[in-house]
Amino acid sequence: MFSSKESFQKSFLKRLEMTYGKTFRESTSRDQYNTLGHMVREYISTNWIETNEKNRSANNKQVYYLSIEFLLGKLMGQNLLNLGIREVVEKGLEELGISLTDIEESESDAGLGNGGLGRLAACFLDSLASLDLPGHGCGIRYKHGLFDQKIADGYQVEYPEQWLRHGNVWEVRKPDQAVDIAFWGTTESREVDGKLEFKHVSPETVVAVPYDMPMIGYETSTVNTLRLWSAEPAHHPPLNRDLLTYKRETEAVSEFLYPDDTHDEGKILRLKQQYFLVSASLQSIIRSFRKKNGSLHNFHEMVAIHINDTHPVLAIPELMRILLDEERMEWEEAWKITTNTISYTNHTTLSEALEKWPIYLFKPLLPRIYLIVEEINERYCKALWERYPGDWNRIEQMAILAHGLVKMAHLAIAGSHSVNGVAKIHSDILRMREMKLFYEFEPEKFNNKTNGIAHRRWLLKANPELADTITEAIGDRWVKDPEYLIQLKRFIYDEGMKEKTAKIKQARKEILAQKIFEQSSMKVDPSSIFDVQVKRLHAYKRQLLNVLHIMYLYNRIREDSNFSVYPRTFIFGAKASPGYYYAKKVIKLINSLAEKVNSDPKVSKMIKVVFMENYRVSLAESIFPAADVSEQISTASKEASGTGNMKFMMNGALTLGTLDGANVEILESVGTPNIFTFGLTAEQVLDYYENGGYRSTEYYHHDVRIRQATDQLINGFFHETEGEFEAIYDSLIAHNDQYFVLKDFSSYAEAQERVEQTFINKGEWQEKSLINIAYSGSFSSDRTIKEYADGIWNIKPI
Ligand code: DL6
Repeated sequence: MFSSKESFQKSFLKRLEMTYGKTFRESTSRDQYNTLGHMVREYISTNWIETNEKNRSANNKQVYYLSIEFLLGKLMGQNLLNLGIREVVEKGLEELGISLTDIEESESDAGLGNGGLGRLAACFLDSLASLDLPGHGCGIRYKHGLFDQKIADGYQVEYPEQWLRHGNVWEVRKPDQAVDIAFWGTTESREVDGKLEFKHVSPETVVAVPYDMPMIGYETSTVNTLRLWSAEPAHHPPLNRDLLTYKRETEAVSEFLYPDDTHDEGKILRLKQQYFLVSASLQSIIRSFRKKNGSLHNFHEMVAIHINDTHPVLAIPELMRILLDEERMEWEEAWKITTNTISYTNHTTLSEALEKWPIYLFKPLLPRIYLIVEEINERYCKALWERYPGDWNRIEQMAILAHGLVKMAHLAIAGSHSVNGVAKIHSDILRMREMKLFYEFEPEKFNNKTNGIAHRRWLLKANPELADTITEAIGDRWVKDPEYLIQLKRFIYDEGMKEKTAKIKQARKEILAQKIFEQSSMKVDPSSIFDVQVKRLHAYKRQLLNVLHIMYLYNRIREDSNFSVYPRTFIFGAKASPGYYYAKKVIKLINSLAEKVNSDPKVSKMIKVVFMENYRVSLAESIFPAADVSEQISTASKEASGTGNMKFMMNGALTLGTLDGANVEILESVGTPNIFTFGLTAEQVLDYYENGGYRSTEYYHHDVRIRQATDQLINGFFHETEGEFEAIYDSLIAHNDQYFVLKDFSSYAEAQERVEQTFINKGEWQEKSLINIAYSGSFSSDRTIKEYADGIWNIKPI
């Protein structure tokens, strides 16, 4: 049906009429989108079935990537591209008077994630399938993904996201493969043949129903599966429960994506979600394993289970439960299988994001799992005692259960064979500081896997003009072998290439300027420097540093008639966690600043500030290609890796960043002249945290630029309600600026001047931009996934 434009049109029209009982002329763009989606699904169905069949029959180890978040974005465009049928479809539709872009836009973003961690999981699925690796995702089919953000009077307002409102053409519901998940109740034990046997008595059951989505590889027949679980009430609800309450509580398990990636709230529901995900996934993995292999004695040789951060860490006691209670294995064998199956990635050192569950909540909700965690803890502490006899202090710090809490990261380290960080500096901080004791105990477990991004989405799809130009120059090998992009180095000084890529950037800036106009009726100058900071709003990411610097520029332009800057458009996009007061205030501050700057004729001739509403994957796809400057300005040591930095670089933006996360590796790749770095190093920051010695007021008193901008937060400059930005002011002054915004201000301002000076020399800028693109190949998730496959999972292409 996709062999030619004509055959596509014929099938498309026929199917549209048959499905919707309307003529083509009467059909809506949603009807057209759904028709196309169903055609694609049918087209890949044979490959999907065959991939599953191969996985079932071949003696191939499989990996299951368990993640509480999968930030997929839109799928139609990527699927068409990966299948190599985009052009046929585009041309076929064009002749019918339909734009493929419009159809693609009508798709809802699958926003089942908060930010970097969830998007990384989505990029990994793309690479796994494209590399023909037998790897599948397991997640939750949240009815509502990350909230939709509206800005009203400068404030963030959250609306429930509705991606399933019109159905999801990519999913297949599989009710026959549903499994039961047991919560609450009690455990009973009795001795059978000299062995204790445990039974979970009177649990409350939630049914987990899988919805499978095809993960289509690029130019390959491999179609892997993302299995998303939906929570439904059991057919026989508990007799003692009010039916409606039971139904509501059950469905709540997969109703909302946990809206917060740093602060804990709704603890029981969150814990329920985590157990729901791992229990459903493990039961299903084991069911198919048993069908093929019978016993589970060699499970770890055939199955790898990866836990994306600590959220799915209950996979460890859940696997133990199945091996002990269902397989009747001895503890030692079950533990060997479990630890050899499970591997764990840490994504943050922020202490507030390191999960710890109060035992008083954990134990009644998951009684049997708790008993197993207790036993794991006991045995772990015993092993520690043998290694460090008498060192109570060390053992207390490493215990899984301590001070009334279950420490999920400790459980993850104890119960897995591999623990990795997501960038070199992050893995070093884990080894040398945050997880030092664990590293000393089992150094062989620790390793680094620097993050990567799906270059086919973030370059080939998001920036087709740039992709074509690259292909014209070096051929298309880079699409399957991204490190081949390095061949572009030959063209760095090629005037033709420089001109072409500069034109492409300009065109993408014009498109973004048009989008900004549509969103906010604001005109921005596409020839100005597009200086972009898009990411979650968090104190450590320091959007505030960017803001204070813009305030300084504003003041300077207003007060000093000899001062001028190269025209610049500062673009922000960020969602704040709904309960994160400070972050929401920063959003308001950016919007107040935008109003102030953009309405001042003298200032707005040189600078403009834009806050783009509802930052999400699909919007990101139009922002990255249009950026000149990539703001990666977190407090050093705080950003585990960052992946936006890689997306910008791949699209030819230059990084303005601290020596944090993967910025460090970007610097190593492109070299000092091709990146603008500034600020405290991680060592210096950590040293301040440990030994003190920083006083933000010193910087406030000694730097008039800082004092003026900081005072403006509270002195009526913004004409907002009194006290509006007091919390931000306090964070800098009363709370001694935990993120070193004032300390780094001067160095940041100086780096910004270097950015400007370099940009003025267009030729030089373009060379640097090309160098960034050329070196971006090693930041593809293909490279990362190969490292996981070889170094952790031990899996081979199908
Ligand atoms: O590893 C993916 C991504 C990193 O690039 C970011 O640096 C890191 O902040 C993020 N971590 C999380 C975990 N929760 N928190 N905070 O999202 O992971």
